[in-house]
Amino acid sequence: MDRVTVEQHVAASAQPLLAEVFAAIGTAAREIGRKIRLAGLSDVLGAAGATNVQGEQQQKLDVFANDVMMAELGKLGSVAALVSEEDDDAVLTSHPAGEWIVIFDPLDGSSNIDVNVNVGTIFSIQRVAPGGDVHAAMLQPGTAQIAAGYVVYGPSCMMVISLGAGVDAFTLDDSGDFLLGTAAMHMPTQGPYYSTNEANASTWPAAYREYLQWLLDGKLNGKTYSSRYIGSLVADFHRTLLKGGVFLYPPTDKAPAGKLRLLYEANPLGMLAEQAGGAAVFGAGRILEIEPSKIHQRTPLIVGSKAEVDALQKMVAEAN
Ligand code: AHM
Ligand code: MG
Repeated sequence: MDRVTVEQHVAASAQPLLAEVFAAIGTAAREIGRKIRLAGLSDVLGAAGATNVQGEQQQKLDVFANDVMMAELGKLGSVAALVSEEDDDAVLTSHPAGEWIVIFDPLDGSSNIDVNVNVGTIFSIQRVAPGGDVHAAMLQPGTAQIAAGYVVYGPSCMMVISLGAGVDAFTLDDSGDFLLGTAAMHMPTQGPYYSTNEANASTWPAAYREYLQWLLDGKLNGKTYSSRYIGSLVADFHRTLLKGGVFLYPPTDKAPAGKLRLLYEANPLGMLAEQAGGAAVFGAGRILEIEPSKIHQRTPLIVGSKAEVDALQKMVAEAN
């Protein structure tokens, strides 16, 4: 395969002006990945002592990852604003005429950092129309995303992206470049895994419990299922993208509006799923059509292969 870096790929696409944004995300990801790789040798594991706007304890690596993303993206003249899971408010850069807003979860899956399990960085890119309001542009629905992607810090470090025309995966090689490894990824249309925190099942709405039982009873085209749950969204999504099946984070008693965040978790992964032939819903409707009202809004998220997600959507709609 030809050697194509993520910057070259973006520069040659319909969104060439995003190349510098991807270069900056790549630089940040290399730094974050290195810190994670060497975490056991430095004093970066554990809690930072603060809680973020979500009321969650910030890990030292959350803070590090956020600082690196902010520094790399904040330099760019094309970026007008940055929205991060770790910051209460959006950060306006010193480039108000910039075209892009980058919305991100700098290090998702923090609870897995200390135990050397995959974590990730998730990002979504929205556009500010010339002369448009930056704050309104942050709250556009997922259908307006110009690009989205994630970096998974695992046995290999990969960046998976969509520029609105398919999904492509890049692997960090020893020279420090993210090189195209798989172009035009396609999510299998069904199975074989379901992925959810079943400890919450007793507090899900009944339709979700019934759906899971229905699935396990082989009612969806006679297929059987295995369970896989890592508890790191990027890792659970990455497996679902490659192998097929469904990831569910339904409403629970503890998180009645869902636990995951719309702007920097559900929307980017929803775009990737749809662009790979899968689907993403909040229950009875499509994730990407939600009109956000605030930057840290939560949502239930059911994402994965088309067969499973369509069936869930139908069952939840009928129960409503
Ligand atoms: P975080 O952004 O604070 O890391 O939380 C999000 C994580 C996701 O990675 C994962 O899908 C989910 O929380 C797991 O939640 P739970 O432990 O409730 O199953
Ligand atoms: Mg997160």
